[in-house]
Amino acid sequence: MPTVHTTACPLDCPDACLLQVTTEEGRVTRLDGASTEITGGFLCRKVKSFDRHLYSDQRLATPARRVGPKGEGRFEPISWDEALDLIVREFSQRVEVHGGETILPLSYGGSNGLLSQDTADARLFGRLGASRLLRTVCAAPSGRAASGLYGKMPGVGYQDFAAARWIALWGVNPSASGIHLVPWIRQAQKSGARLVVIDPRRTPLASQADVHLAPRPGTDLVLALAVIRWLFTTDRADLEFLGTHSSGWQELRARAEPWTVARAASVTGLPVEALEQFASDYADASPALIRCGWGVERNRNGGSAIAAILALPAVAGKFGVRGGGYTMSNSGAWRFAPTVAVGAPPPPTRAINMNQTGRALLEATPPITALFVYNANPLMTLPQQSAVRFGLEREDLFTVVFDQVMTDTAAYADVVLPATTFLEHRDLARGYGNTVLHRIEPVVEPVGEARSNVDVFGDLVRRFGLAVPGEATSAEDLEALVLRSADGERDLGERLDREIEVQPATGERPVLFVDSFPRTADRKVHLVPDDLDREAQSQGARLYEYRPAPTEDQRYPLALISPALRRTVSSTFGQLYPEAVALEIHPDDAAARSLVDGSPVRVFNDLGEVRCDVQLSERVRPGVVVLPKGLWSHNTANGSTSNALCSDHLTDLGGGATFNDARVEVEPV
Ligand SMILES: Nc1nc2c(c(=O)[nH]1)N[C@H]1C(S)=C(S)[C@@H](COP(=O)(O)OP(=O)(O)OC[C@H]3O[C@@H](n4cnc5c(=O)[nH]c(N)nc54)[C@H](O)[C@@H]3O)O[C@H]1N2
Ligand SMILES: Nc1nc2c(c(=O)[nH]1)N[C@H]1C(S)=C(S)[C@@H](COP(=O)(O)OP(=O)(O)OC[C@H]3O[C@@H](n4cnc5c(=O)[nH]c(N)nc54)[C@H](O)[C@@H]3O)O[C@H]1N2
Ligand SMILES: [Mo]
Repeated sequence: MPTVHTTACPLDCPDACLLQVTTEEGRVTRLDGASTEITGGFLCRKVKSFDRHLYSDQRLATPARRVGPKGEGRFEPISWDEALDLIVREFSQRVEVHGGETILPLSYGGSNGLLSQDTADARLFGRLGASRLLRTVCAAPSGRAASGLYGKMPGVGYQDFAAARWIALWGVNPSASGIHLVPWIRQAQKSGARLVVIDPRRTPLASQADVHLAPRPGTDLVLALAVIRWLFTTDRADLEFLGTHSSGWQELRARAEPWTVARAASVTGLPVEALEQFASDYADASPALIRCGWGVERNRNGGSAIAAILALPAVAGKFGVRGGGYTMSNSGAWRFAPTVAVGAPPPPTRAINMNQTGRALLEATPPITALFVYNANPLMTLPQQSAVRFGLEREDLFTVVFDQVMTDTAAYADVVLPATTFLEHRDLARGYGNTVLHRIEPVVEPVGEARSNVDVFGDLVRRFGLAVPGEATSAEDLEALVLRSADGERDLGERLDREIEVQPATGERPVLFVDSFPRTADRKVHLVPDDLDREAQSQGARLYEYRPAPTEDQRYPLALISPALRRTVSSTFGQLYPEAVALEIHPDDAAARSLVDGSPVRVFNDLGEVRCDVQLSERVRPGVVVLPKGLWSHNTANGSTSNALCSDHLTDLGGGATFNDARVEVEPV
């Protein structure tokens, strides 16, 4: 008899869907979206077909030890006891020689479940005195900007998009990256809202928008500053709002002053009239809503760009009405402190920025000799891929990869450990768009011998002799600790027993500057916060100071961007799609290089090269080429992906990755 279980999706996505999972004889046979207001009874294709991942023939079923050279992916099964004892032995030997910092735990977004990271894992690595990982590969610049200006005040909820009369999707592609927002945008359009998309590519929603602005990648800062300047010089800035609710607007105005529309047009590659029209439409519209995405942050100006975009609704006076203002990450709706599970605070060991993992593996002193990868596929997702690869190839490096499937990174491991998926373990999930909190309970037994993060890290804590008597170790007990750590919330455990979806205390649909205010000390928006300004200066420019891409290097005239693919979440599920992926290029750029549709090419710069075919496409603006993020080595002819062409240069704020700041040349092979 089929049984339907209600659970939730914790993948790295804004939507936080509630799921109905059908099982028959202990196997998952079907996944559907529950009929909640946001999930709306439908799922993205990734999770709809999650059973393909769950039962993938590349699923890791047992722990295993490497038998061939690193990278080849030949392993022999071993028992959990053997694997964990081997890890304890190898890690301990290295710690004895080099100290605890020789260990680098490397994790990111594989599971956004609250129990799968920062709980038992943090306990283990904290007590070992391991190096600390700065988790900066995504949302670090935007998080810094949102904290500095608004103290991470959550933005407009999905439902309130329907109330907006003007919506700008700025560097975000919900048709791939969070599809449950799309019906709300459509509903707004049906009620007469204007839709503007700002993206160097014609995304699906750009095709259906009233206006599509396709700026050169990395120039959003200039575009936003030009609008700010225009609002002030045409007396359309809301001085009353700024006087009451902000600080620093005079300084922001001064910093925007150089950016006349004409100058901004030449930098962004947009027509002067389009910029003026955009600014005046925005000034006229209400409720006007900017939905900012993550495409914008991934370049040298990314932090300042996000800050300038988030400043727009303050300058234009767009808050105070339902559907007006901004929305980006709403992760600030919940303030959990999962590391309460750790107990005593860990020692302040050295910090390694994950965007410079390759460099750290090759150059750090004391050296990194023990690497533990979980919730991540760094070889395929981090910048400067060839340096990461060289690092992973080091014979003296002992690498553990704990994953659900045999990823490209796992092929370099000394020991692989099989991880459960969210259908096989307990967890807590909450989105960063839709802000509901869900409890996840397993619906099937683990495939093979797969185990959860909580179990494996807990087991390692014991085997290293680092357990503290009486501390919480089970998923249930850790869950209770995490729930109790939530600032400003009460009785979350009991509420999750009663309700299938729990809303944060801030409410699901705050009207900004009416129900919800910045979480800064004075509840005002700080338009030029000192700490952000200092941080940006330490990276070579003041806050809001535009840094052009170097123009002296004419060898690499094309800008490469790497947006999200519909079928994967970053690289998760990539084992299911081995087919070749093409580089999108504008026909004019192709013609200039004697390329036709399907031509095999090398895409290259000083950091590396990718070999693949080209696909001619009017969807990208001239001067821009596209190779999606999250590819696996099997998707290109030489096993490298766009990450091989991305430098480990950091963003102006937050130490973020500059994936959309790569410059390349393309030539036929
Ligand atoms: N299906 C699917 N869903 C996902 C993910 C996935 O990989 N696949 N990833 C998840 C994660 S980890 C994240 S962070 C979010 C990301 O969600 P999004 O922000 O929507 O993702 P991206 O596709 O990285 O970037 C959005 C858009 O920015 C554009 N862009 C690139 N450079 C620039 C620029 O300089 N300026 C402007 N204005 N636009 C630019 C790209 O063309 C792209 O269309 O999605 C999450 N959801
Ligand atoms: N070129 C380029 N690269 C990018 C980006 C870009 O825009 N351009 N965007 C970046 C972004 S937005 C992000 S967020 C990063 C994401 O980069 P990563 O954090 O590396 O994310 P994934 O590639 O999804 O890999 C997650 C892995 O975790 C595993 N996993 C899932 N759940 C669990 C679990 O419970 N336990 C364990 N042990 N493992 C689990 C999955 O099987 C998967 O292999 O990639 C970045 N990479
Ligand atoms: Mo991300």
